[in-house]
Amino acid sequence: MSRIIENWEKTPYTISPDQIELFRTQGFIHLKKIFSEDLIGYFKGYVEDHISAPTDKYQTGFNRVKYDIFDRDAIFTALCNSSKFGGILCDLAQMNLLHTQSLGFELEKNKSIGFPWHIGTQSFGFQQWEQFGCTLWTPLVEVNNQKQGGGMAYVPKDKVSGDFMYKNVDPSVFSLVETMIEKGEDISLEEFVELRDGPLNQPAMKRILDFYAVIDDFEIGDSLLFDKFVIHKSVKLLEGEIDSRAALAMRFVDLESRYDQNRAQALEIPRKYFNYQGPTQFHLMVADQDEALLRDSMLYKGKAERFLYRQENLNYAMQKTPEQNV
Ligand SMILES: O=C(O)CCC(=O)C(=O)O
Ligand SMILES: [Fe+2]
Repeated sequence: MSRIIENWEKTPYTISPDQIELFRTQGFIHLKKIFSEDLIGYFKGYVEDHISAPTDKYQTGFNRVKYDIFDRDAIFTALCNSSKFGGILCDLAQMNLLHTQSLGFELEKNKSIGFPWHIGTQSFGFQQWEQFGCTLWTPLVEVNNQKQGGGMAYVPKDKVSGDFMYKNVDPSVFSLVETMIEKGEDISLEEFVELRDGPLNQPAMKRILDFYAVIDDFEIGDSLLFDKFVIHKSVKLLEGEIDSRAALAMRFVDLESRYDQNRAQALEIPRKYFNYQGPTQFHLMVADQDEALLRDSMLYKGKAERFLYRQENLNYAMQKTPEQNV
């Protein structure tokens, strides 16, 4: 196994019951120093090598992006196979998890605006809406809001949850657009984008979300774990010594999750009707039958590094390496 992961595994990382409860209620948790500086250095090099200019309208807020990265990377595989990593995430989520995909995003100083308020329609748009999904978001440079910003803003879901977007708004918007197209009525790409982004970015909604937003600083090695109902947005990287902020987003879903074929196919509307390339076709490949278990998909079946399991004991890492626990 890779030396970077071996070294990282030597340092125990304990999750407290309070953190589990906080993650459950507000939907996100700031995990300080979850990764080593070596590991962040590795992620940064990899992400910077793989991201490129955005190819479609939804990603133009970023300087460079790439969906579906780290698929066959030995260090990443070792990380996902590690019981320390699985233990941390599954303890927080209180369930076994499937790692579905990883993405890289980069904001350029003074220029990129990133994403406005949104939820993970694309990344969790193939799963039954009520099932659990989450993102481990890791900035690959320091985020200091007194200096340059460049992090993210997120709203506790016990204040405003994005569940209604998955349950009602997204499916209704997709169905409205398809009905218009079938009837031969005109709808422009701009109108479509407004229907998709508008509900969370209209003045009154924006004001509510901005009021409840949490914006943290991140040291190198810190991550944010947030569930799919957490409404979030990018924070601009302002003038200062850092030229760009890359971040790695790893997505996970409940290991028992099932495919939602209608929802997944709706993600094809922009490609089908507006003739633009989406960032990924992953949502179509993930299963071919409605309600199929995602873990049985050809993308994941038999791939040990995709499956993360709960540990018996919250202090598992300490018990595993007692000599390190000083
Ligand atoms: O890195 C960013 O600014 C946006 C990330 C994001 O929206 C996500 O990972 O879901
Ligand atoms: Fe997002």
